[in-house]
Amino acid sequence: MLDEKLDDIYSEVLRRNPAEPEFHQAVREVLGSVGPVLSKSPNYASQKIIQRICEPERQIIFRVPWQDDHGDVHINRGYRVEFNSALGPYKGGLRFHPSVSLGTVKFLGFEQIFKNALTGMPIGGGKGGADFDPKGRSEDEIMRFCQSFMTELYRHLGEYTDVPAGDIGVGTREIGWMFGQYKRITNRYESGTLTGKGLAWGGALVRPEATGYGAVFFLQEMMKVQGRSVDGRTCVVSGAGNVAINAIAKLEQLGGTVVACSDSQGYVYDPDGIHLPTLREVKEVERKTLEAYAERRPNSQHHVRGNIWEVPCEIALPCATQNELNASDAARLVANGCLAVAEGANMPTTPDGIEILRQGGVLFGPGKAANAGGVATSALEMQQNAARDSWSFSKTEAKLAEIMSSIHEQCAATAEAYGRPGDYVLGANIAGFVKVAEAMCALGLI
Ligand code: NDP
Ligand code: 2IT
Repeated sequence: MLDEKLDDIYSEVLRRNPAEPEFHQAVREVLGSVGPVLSKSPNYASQKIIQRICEPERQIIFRVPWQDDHGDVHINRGYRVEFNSALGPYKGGLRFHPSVSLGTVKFLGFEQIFKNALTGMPIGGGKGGADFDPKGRSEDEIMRFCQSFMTELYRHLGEYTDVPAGDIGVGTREIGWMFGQYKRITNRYESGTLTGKGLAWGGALVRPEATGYGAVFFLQEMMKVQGRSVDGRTCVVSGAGNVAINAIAKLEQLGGTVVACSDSQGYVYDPDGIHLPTLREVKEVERKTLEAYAERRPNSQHHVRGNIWEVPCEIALPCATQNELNASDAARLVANGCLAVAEGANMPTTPDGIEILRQGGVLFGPGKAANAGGVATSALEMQQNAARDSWSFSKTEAKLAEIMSSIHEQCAATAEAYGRPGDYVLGANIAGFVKVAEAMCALGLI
């Protein structure tokens, strides 16, 4: 239940942003946490900080025309929601997926504001993307799409203005084609305008690994509080993309056994532990479905359209997409003795799913804290670009670990201070919100 004032604000958000259920869900969750802060800081109410935070500073929607290999013309819709720049230039990824709508981009941009605040780096929140489906498209088609997308987006970007990166459907390859087009149009080698670049052209070590590694570092911190560790634990990681693969790699390094992962077509169960070289070959090089993994690993089974949360585990990392872990999945995890869930994806657990995990005593690291390592390392990439420097893997990984530990500490301390020890959802929402709110108050009514 929201208190009366927050309920009015939420009703107004619903009225002003119709038919955007994911955005509503993200806002509802943050509003559900910040009530106690408002009683402590009355100026937030008089300055209408929450209403301002819920209204993006700028929303850009544009046409993206492109031609396929047969010469047929396609029109997609591109988005960039520049949500909040109180702490720094807008920062957040680009998602290319057929399900992308304005509401999707707004939910992701909204989450990004608080996540970026938690990192302690000088970055505001934004997100973008397009309803383009890269599946089944040739490299040439995807390159033409990226170029057309950037031909409009470039005018809104810049290292002091707005700095995109990857997300679902956008990896180093796509960032390369977009950076190339940006460079060509502007005639400037502005490395700090995009992150997630390749190493040879302004990228930073550890950025590809950062989100997955960071989620596992956050998990480790949560488990440490209970005197537990990852070593020897059975783990399940949903997804088989950038975040999932690198989360699996770190879990395995720490002595965990990841027995299942998934993609949009189903999941694989591999009792011997997911074999990373095979997974990488299938998903990163060949870009095939997990069926190809199962064909190469005789002990594994491929479950077409199966539900990965049925696989018993002590640690679960949802690393695919929003609302992929619902109440009955959560109940299944609890019944199977799951100890901890850390969200590598953005908003993968439904609100009733989170509640069931909480009641079941499962440690729960929400995405805006647990997956912040990706954007934090993007900010480290920006630092290296600004200084025309490049750091070693070990130095950067140590910084990432330090940032994740600091995020954990902020969430834990805030939850404790508000009388809800161990509630990382409350801790993350309040700690992130207060940083942004303080900066917004200081910057005046803008
Ligand atoms: P990728 O595109 O690399 O991988 C996404 C994976 O999730 C793929 O295996 C894909 O299946 C699967 N997937 C995507 N959509 C669906 C769906 N609707 N149903 C089932 N499976 C799906 O993306 P990332 O790994 O970068 O992103 C994964 C999540 O992590 C997203 O929520 C993203 O917002 C979040 N995130 C990403 C960060 C980053 O740095 N990349 C940072 C922080 C959060 P298939 O292989 O079949 O396409
Ligand atoms: O959701 C996210 O934090 C990302 N997709 C990464 C954003 C970034 O700018 O690195």
